[in-house]
Amino acid sequence: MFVGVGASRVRDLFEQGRKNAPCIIFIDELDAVGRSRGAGYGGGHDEREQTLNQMLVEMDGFDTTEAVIIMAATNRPDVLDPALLRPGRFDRQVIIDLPDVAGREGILKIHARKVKLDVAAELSNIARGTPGFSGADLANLINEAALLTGRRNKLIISMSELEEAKDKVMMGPERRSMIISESEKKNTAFHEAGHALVSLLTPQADFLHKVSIIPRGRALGLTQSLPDDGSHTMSKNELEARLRVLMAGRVAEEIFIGDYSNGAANDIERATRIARAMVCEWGMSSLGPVAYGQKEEPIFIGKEIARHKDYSEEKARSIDDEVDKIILSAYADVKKLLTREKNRLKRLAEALLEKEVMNSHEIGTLLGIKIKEQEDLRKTASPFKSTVPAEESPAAPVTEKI
Ligand code: NHX
Ligand code: ZN
Repeated sequence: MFVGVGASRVRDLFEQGRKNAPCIIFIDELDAVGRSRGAGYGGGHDEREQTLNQMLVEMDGFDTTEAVIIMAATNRPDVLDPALLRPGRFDRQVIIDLPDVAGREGILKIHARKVKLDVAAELSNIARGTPGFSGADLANLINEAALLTGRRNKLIISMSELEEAKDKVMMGPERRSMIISESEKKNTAFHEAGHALVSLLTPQADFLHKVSIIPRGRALGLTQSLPDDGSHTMSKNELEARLRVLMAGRVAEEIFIGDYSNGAANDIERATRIARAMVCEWGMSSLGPVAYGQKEEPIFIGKEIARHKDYSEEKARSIDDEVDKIILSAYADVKKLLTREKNRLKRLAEALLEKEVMNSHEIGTLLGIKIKEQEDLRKTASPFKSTVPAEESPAAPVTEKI
């Protein structure tokens, strides 16, 4: 990146490249110099413009016999000056998406080479629990784990530090000194117990990982899942299962506290976004496989995705009705399930109040739910027919739709 450097540095760089051929010249954060010329930002920026011009000239100066390859990286290909992208310059674009689970494991392994890792540490498990993480987030995770290991006067990073580092990068630092009233703590325990229990009782839901009622970042409590590692798409049943798990926090508060908090805002927002996409993008409602609200310019990453309303007022009303139906039916199903499973819910919330953090195996043992079986069943079970025996009659499997 050319911070505070000018055209002469560009000339130098390319000269070095020619001298050292064959070689690769790599320019990071290309948009810092490569933004469209004359495109606002307080009028002309002479130094930057000269740097860009010099780069264009140098790239034209190469011929095919010179073994110099020029590569650059940017998160904003949409703001680059078009001249940079013409043939003979940066004329090939490789779009690098966020890494998938295999990519994340590979990236973790690369950063872990620089540190001492316990032989029992499962980077694959950390990779599975970090969907949406970028390469930089994963580098940060390993770094945080190393710092934490030092702070604990240990020499080797173990799974416990990796797990803690993951939570920190994902949600922010733990806030153990935050003052929380008994009633708020209780509300949090029931909220998280609701997510966790519905997750365990819904075969198509993501596999439960752990639950915590230690405040962290902006959240008072947190339920984490491990999404299926092999799939890139989600079925309607899986989405509906996810909606149920999202609704479960609020429902548990309602059943046990008799009142509810505004803390479920994030759950409600995520559920609503999923339901709206099911109707408007994925053709998963009675409105059929029709896209409502076409996206504009989906090609450019980094640009706000705008939508234009390409449907009538009547259709807008139907869309809203369908979204409501999806959310309210998930909500009603969860209310039925958690009312039936009141005892388990109460036991889990009480255990959480005592232990603060529990993983899926501890929860399974406490509630008499076989975790391994749940994971295997995920692939074969019919949607929502919980295979976990109801507590009232432990011998009989539950077969009714909840
Ligand atoms: C506040 N925080 O902001 C307090 C401190 C319902 C027990 N006044 O759903 O902590 O109320 O299952 C990402 C993730 C905002 C972004 C969580 C933005 C939470 C979290 C608000 C639990 N767990 N809510 C949850 C919670 C809150 C919030 C978030 C976010 C609560 C709930 C936050
Ligand atoms: Zn929640």
